[in-house]
Amino acid sequence: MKGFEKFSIWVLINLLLWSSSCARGSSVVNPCCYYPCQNSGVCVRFETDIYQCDCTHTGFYGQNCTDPEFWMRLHLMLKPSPSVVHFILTHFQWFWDLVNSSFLRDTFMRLVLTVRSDLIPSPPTYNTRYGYLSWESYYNISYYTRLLPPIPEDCPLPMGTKGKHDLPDPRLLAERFFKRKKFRPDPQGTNLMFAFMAQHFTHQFFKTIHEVQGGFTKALGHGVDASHIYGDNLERQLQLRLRKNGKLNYQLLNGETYPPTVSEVPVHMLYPEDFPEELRLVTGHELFGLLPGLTMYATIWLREHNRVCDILRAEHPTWDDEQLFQTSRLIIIGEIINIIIEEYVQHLSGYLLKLKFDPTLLFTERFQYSNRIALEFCHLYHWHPLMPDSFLIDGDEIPYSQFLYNTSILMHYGVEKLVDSFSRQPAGQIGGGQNSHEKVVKVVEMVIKESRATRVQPFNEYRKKFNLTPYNSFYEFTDDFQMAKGLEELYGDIDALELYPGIMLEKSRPDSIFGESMVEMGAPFSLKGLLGNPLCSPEYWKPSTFGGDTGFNIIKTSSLKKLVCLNTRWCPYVDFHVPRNEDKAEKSYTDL
Ligand code: ACD
Repeated sequence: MKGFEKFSIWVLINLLLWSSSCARGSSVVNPCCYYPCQNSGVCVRFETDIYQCDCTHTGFYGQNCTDPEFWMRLHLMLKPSPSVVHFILTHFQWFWDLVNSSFLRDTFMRLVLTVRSDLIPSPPTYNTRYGYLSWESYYNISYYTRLLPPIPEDCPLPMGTKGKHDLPDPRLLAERFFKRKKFRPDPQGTNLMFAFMAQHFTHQFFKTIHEVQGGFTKALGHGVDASHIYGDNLERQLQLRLRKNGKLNYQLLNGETYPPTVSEVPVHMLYPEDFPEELRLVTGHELFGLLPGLTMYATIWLREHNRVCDILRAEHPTWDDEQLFQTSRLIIIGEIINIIIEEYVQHLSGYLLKLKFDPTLLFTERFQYSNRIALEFCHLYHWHPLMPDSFLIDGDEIPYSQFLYNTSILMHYGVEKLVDSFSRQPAGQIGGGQNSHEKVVKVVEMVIKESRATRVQPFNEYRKKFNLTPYNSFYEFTDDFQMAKGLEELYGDIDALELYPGIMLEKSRPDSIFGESMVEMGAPFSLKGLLGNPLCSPEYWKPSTFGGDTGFNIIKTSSLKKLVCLNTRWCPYVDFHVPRNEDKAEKSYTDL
């Protein structure tokens, strides 16, 4: 008997059992609590104990959307598994050399973009309040969207119908499975330059409103809008701007540009109470004074914005401050997307296929230029294991106690030395567990609590949503026997494992930063978010949008190295990867 048939019978038996218990007086179980509808079918409850799966457009039919239609059957027969695809993409250098230097690069890149983006519903569907389609859910952009509806409120168990009556204590989970025992460097060679980029970049679209439960966000741009540079509202933006030549406000220290202080630009920033005024630097995001790595990126982007303004002004002497500002902002957004795809995602993927940022690849495809950030994406992107035990800058070892809220580190060492040091220091492996420094382990508790308050469905349901086979046991999920045993004791059933512990504790792929689920779930959200940006649409993606070919080319030729080295006095070692042997041998990094 096939898995899905077994599953259907299991659902039916359970429903019968529950309905007979109903006849005896106990309450009827909402049938959607069994997650009966497969392959993205939608569960609709009728009366009290009847459900129907809407299989429309899924390519499947049958009571639980388990029977593939002809073309889907063929597709499933021919489709290689994610691990086979990943293996191919990370092996056979000679083949990828051939692909990367021919038209095939475009073909593969188009395939990556379409296959990934097709998994993200667009327009968006549910949110924390609405587990069914509603105008409010579409229209109210203060909510994060959700890929799967929340666990129905009236389910008999916290995760639906499987697992224990009480979910494990979040602190216990954090301490036992997430807290670092010994620093485990990422085997892909990720460094702190990457870690701080991840943190800096994602804070433009992840701005959860923690004061109200319900999956709300302050980041209404729902994507790459550079609000972490320009502020997330017009008032803040206007305060941050110099209002001359399109530029952002700045201060000069020893002839170098740094963010201004709160006394010059009185915008809201989060600093400890007794923090000196002259060290309270002002950035687009109110939290970027927290870590020198974030203030460093804020400084680099500030310099880049003002540099682009100068270039545009030289070509367009008639443009006013507003047009210079707005056009520079679009160029900055374009640069961000390019660097993220061609270097950041490239690094993360470990692929030998050279990823390409070229919006024209999608001009012949059916693709929606819009994006809504999902709560699940926000949760899975809590990558705190990247953080090291301490920070090594220019030969000094700096503990957390001296690193947090210490903006003087930026001015003391300067951008060059920080970039150089962060690019050389290994970051921690994200997946596999037991690698979060004690200073950041609290975040785990926070995500788990939030995921419960917003009733996020079990990890295995997300596996299915992203076309992955659900795990059958904790021992299949992780190779760490003690962890599997511990999780089994606490959750009782693999189908009750929560999304965040699932995605973070899953066994990592060999020599990889994380496991299969993070890639298969993270990539669709990412690529849809990046290419769904209006900038990538045929209406915007042309020279005139960016003030002509000069601006357009700044985007197309942007790189992390240029971003740093066109804005610093000397060009440090700069990469998302710790130095390889050939980098160590290299004396100068000045070639751009
Ligand atoms: C692919 C490309 C390789 C993907 C590899 C890992 C993906 C895992 C997590 C997400 C990674 C990066 C996120 C980057 C950008 C986010 C942009 C969001 C914009 C709203 O196999 O497809």
